[in-house]
Amino acid sequence: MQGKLGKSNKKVLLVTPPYHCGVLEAAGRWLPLGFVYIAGALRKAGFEPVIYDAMTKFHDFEDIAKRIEEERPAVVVTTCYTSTYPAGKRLLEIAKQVSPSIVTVMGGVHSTFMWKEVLEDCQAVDFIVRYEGEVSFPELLLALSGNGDLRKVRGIACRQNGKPVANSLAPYIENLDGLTKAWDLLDWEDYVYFASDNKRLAILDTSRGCPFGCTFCSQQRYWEKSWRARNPEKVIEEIEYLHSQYGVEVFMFSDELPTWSRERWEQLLDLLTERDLGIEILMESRGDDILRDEDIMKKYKRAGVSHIYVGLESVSQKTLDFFKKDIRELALAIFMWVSNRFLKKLLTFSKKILRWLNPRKSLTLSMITRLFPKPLLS
Ligand code: B12
Ligand code: SF4
Repeated sequence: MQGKLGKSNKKVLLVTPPYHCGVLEAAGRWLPLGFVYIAGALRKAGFEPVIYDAMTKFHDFEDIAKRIEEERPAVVVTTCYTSTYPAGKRLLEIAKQVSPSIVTVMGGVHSTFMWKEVLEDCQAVDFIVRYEGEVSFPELLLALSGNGDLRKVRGIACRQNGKPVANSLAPYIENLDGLTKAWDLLDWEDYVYFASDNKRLAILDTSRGCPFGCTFCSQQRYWEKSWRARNPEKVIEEIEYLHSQYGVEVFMFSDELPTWSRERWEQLLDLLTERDLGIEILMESRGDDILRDEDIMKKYKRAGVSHIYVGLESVSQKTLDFFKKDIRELALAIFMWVSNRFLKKLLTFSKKILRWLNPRKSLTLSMITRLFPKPLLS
């Protein structure tokens, strides 16, 4: 196994890969929540994390090389989705060019699943941390500093005698509220939501995971269909803190399925309404949960929910079944219902989609209007 850390340099530079997806960047600048968690855990373990969001700053590899030279970190880490892997790989190659003694680490969805391929493909990656990083990563760095046995650190992969090897996996973190976050390490002026007058934006998680098994989705495998949630009181405390401390007015929930427990979700909506902070909430959920909550839609609105991203995937039940989406309702009707009630601007868009998508005339606007005749949120 490769890499060793000296006693004096504790600096860990966390860099987002300079990849640009276009569409989502047209709506705002999104903070790296995973790094906020990892940096919090590193600090607790005695390291000095620095978050450098090169992606959001639109910095290129030259800027990144300069920053690594300036910071002189002992460790450089990055995070990768499949689409961002080439940029993440290049970033770690640059770190090694700046100084071969820098220990490099990659984490995130792509390297979690593809650890073997990544270690074969990129010699500049020393270690991979698989799945959640808050426990495994500090343990890895402590072991590299001589405080622990690398072979016993769960959730890591590396090369041994040139061959990729992986240790056993760490269990999912049970108490999400027990984790420390390093919110102070972000350049808050970078994070804005263009769609709402450039208001300050944060990303927050109220739960992790999803119990469904849609075949195309990486998250069902990332969380092995588990679901863990934070206490709504703790979530609201954090929202209040970010609102007062950093002026955050728009919150995106990173959860796959924040609504899975209706009781908990309703509690959170009530708390948000009670605090009346004048904030806006962007969230994802499943169409069937939104339908389930038809009777409490007004609560969503009062709590500040302005956008719900629903993965429609297909208008054909046959295709939905093929994907194992596990939605029995008329998916398009759900989408229309949500857009009708919340996303007024999207309604026109969806009408256009409907005309385009509906050559078989299996669903019609009049059919949907019959299903959901009364606007709930007017
Ligand atoms: C918020 C979000 C975004 C934000 C990203 C903001 C940011 N700077 O991080 C925005 C809106 C910009 C975005 C865009 C895209 N996204 Co996105 N996004 C998400 C979402 C909803 C939440 C991510 C998050 O914050 N999670 C919460 C934190 C705590 O978890 P985390 O980031 O995974 O980090 C933890 C672990 O994974 C691990 N970890 C992660 N990285 C590292 C690194 C190290 C070193 C270590 C030790 C550990 C570690 O430790 C962290 C703490 O436990 C996820 C789905 C999800 N719920 O996770 C999709 C998701 C990550 N996105 C996805 C995709 C495809 C995209 C786009 C490519 C979409 C597109 N076609 O344009 C773009 C790419 C954008 C880009 N430029 O990179 C996919 C990735 C799938 C894959 N297999 O690659 C996901 C999984 C959604 C999905 N199921 O399809 N996204
Ligand atoms: S419901 Fe959403 S997050 Fe869950 S497995 Fe299906 S697509 Fe993935």
